[in-house]
Amino acid sequence: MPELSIAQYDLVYNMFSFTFATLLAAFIFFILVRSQLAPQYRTAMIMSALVVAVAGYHYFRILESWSAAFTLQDGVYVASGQPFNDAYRYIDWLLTVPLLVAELIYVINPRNRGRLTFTLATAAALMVILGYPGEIATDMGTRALWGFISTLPFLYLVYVLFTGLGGAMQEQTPQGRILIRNARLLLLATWGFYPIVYLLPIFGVSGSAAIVAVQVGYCIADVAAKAGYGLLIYAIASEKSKAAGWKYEAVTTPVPSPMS
Ligand SMILES: *C/C=C(C)/C=C/C=C(C)/C=C/C1=C(C)CCCC1(C)C
Repeated sequence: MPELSIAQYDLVYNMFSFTFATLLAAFIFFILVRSQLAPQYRTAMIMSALVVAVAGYHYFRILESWSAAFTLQDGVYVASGQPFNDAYRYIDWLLTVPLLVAELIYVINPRNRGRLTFTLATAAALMVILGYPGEIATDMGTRALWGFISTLPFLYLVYVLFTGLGGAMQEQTPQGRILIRNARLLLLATWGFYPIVYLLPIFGVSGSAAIVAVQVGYCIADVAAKAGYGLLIYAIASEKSKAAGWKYEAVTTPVPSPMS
């Protein structure tokens, strides 16, 4: 672990804290809005809530690990000897990445979705599992090799999402179609960020600036790919609930007073 300036250490610390707070708030939001949706779209909201809960827990652990990995000495943060545990991210992805694809499939077509969900969730899990040996490798050839193998299920997943939803897309309302396209684009844009970060050491980026850039980058990507994407899933579910004739009444019929 290289030395970090106080500003560098604090920036990462504050980003972890911000991400944790955002995921927690998103969790509360997804749980609360569930009842405003038609019943067939609630599963997608539960999945969104699970994603941010799992990720929030891991951010809490990452924050702890970050604090333990450094000590302040003469105005700079030096390695404490306790390693910074980055494996939390991969465990987190293994659980959240299949759920993220599943929530999109569920909100697009809550009835006929079993096979597609299984195929895409398996591809997503394979991508994470195959990326890990490269992530922990110190040799750049090994990193590149596993990175390449892991990219295959990633490309397959993107290919299916952009070509295999044709029939299901026809059934959507025009507004629903736009929202689904946006969710798909957000997924591609945010997911594309992770392999770029993975490639940085191969291109020789190292030292304290690289550590800070990678951690801050992952925080931004996680907020967008988990909480932001969940909000889009909610917008789709809400639009489709309305299209299905579902009316949410926030205030129920008043109970007649016993006196009258
Ligand atoms: C909430 C976390 C998300 C959405 C994580 C997504 C992670 C990826 C899309 C990772 C992809 C990778 C490759 C395509 C190749 C190199 C190894 C990975 C695992 C970084």
